[in-house]
Amino acid sequence: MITLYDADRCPYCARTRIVLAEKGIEYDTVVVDLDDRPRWIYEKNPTGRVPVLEEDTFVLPESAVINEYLNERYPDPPLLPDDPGERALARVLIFRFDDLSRPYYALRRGEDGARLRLDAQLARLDELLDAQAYLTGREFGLADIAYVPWVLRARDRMDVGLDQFGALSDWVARLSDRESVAAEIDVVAAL
Ligand SMILES: N[C@@H](CCC(=O)N[C@@H](CS)C(=O)NCC(=O)O)C(=O)O
Repeated sequence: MITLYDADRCPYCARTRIVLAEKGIEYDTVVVDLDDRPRWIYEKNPTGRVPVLEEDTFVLPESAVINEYLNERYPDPPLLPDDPGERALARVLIFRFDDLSRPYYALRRGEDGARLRLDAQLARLDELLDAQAYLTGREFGLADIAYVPWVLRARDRMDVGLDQFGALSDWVARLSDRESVAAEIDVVAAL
């Protein structure tokens, strides 16, 4: 049985919740209080961060790595393209995710200029989504999952309008039709 060390408000955890839901994997949740982290979480992950996935005696931190692991261990439905080139490009996007997260967290901290820098990153995604239906390529997958938790939180909790980004807005609408992402919209609404 899989256990996910989890926190509702954590967008990195949301990534893994979406993958688990997409694949229909049953799992137990252990909620970690991020404001008062238990000492034992450092035994699971020396950084003390969530998510952490546990499967029997196997313990794995880092959302991007967890999600690749789940995709390989539970291949159906696949969340990376068959084509090696497309797969590599999806991984580049995941690898460069901090280009978005840096201005996102800067805006959360109220730093000057952060909104402009976040908008520039949203514009970059918008441009990409003008050329292809999903960040992962032709089909929904791990790159979409890597980004959507922050886009939802920016829209629903930080008043970041997406209307000026047509392709990005369409992408959010398409993703919102998926049960896995709709569940996360509910999580965000309840934060
Ligand atoms: N690189 C990690 C980042 C995880 C992360 O930063 N989690 C946050 C919650 S959203 C956390 O546990 N923060 C506690 C802390 O930094 O002390 C991943 O992708 O899993």
